Amino acid sequence: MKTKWIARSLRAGMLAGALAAGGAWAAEHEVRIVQYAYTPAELTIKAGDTVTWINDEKRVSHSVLFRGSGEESERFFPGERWSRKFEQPGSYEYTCGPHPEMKGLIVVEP
Ligand SMILES: [Cu+2]
Repeated sequence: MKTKWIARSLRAGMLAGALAAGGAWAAEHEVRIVQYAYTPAELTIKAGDTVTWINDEKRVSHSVLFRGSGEESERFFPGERWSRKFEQPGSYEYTCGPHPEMKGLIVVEP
């Protein structure tokens, strides 16, 4: 009967995983912006997670501009932040509106 119990526990675990993907246990991630660079430049997350970009510069404002969709955040100034939740799996390449040399990538796993 022990194997049956394990099988049931595994199924319960999978259910918990599904709930996490649905947002119940979604994680939060941070990308810091310092010296015209996103750190980390590449970040892998799970669907339903939220990423917050934090401007740690002294003077410069930045944005987050997704290459695929053209969606762009507001410009955010030193000390400010901007968050986005990622529901759809995929690769999200982004840059900074005013500074196209800045590059970042968010990989969203199912
Ligand atoms: Cu910028």
